[in-house]
Amino acid sequence: MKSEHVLTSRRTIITGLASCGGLLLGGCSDTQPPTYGNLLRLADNLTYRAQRLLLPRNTLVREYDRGDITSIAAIGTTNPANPHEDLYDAAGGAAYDRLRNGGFADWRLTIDGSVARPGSYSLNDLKSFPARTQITKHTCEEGWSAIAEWTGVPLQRVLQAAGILPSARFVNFYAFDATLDSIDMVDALHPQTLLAYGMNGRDLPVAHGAPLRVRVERQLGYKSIKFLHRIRVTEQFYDPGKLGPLQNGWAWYIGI
Ligand SMILES: Nc1nc2c(c(=O)[nH]1)N[C@H]1C(S)=C(S)[C@@H](COP(=O)(O)O)O[C@H]1N2
Ligand SMILES: [Mo]
Repeated sequence: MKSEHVLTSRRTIITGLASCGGLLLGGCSDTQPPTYGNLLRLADNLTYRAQRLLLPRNTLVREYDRGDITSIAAIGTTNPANPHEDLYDAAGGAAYDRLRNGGFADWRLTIDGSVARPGSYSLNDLKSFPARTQITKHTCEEGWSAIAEWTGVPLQRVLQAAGILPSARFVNFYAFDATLDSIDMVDALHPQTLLAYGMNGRDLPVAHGAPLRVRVERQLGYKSIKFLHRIRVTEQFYDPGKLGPLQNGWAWYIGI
């Protein structure tokens, strides 16, 4: 009887924590990603809180030399127009096919949500911002890593150009395949978070996310969304359901 009682109250406590994962370290917040009642996900929220509280915000990840560049496998979707891909989306795939056939000349990145100047940017628009090139290690949740050189515009610059509002909390990335994921403002404004259009000195190849992908260097590889077409800034966490990591069993925040 007694142990049953203890179990019940422990369960109550754990449930309370799971629905408000930041309790121990920072109080409740409607900006926490949902846990879908999965107790293991409780640890994710604590990890997120702890990293955000304890680690300096703009610590740069290590950058390498050209001689350190390795071959890098293309993982996940390698062509959004291919109906046999796991994450194929019919509408996105058709749009991608058309844009790719035109050399991405008609491709645009939409930016909307909590910004003063919503709008869209062509590749040339993005290339007219000051560029940044960085050689970094990509670490995939599957257990491999590789070093590559990425060139693009820091996301921070584009968000500033769009007039990001002070209330902004999350940046959501929409891809041409069935992928939609978000990061918080700390990662969005980090100097190494790039909207990359170049890789190893050339245009970003299709398999690696052409014409534009994000590089989120301080999280595992699956946060670096490829094949972007829209960025939406939100004040609250947006749950993309089947398109996002949580419902597929992955953590939303996976800092490294
Ligand atoms: N749109 C989209 N982005 C994605 C993926 C995907 O399937 N679709 N896979 C992710 C995963 S799991 C990894 S490890 C990296 C792989 O990037 P790469 O193909 O350039 O190696 O892209 C990430 N971004
Ligand atoms: Mo990955």
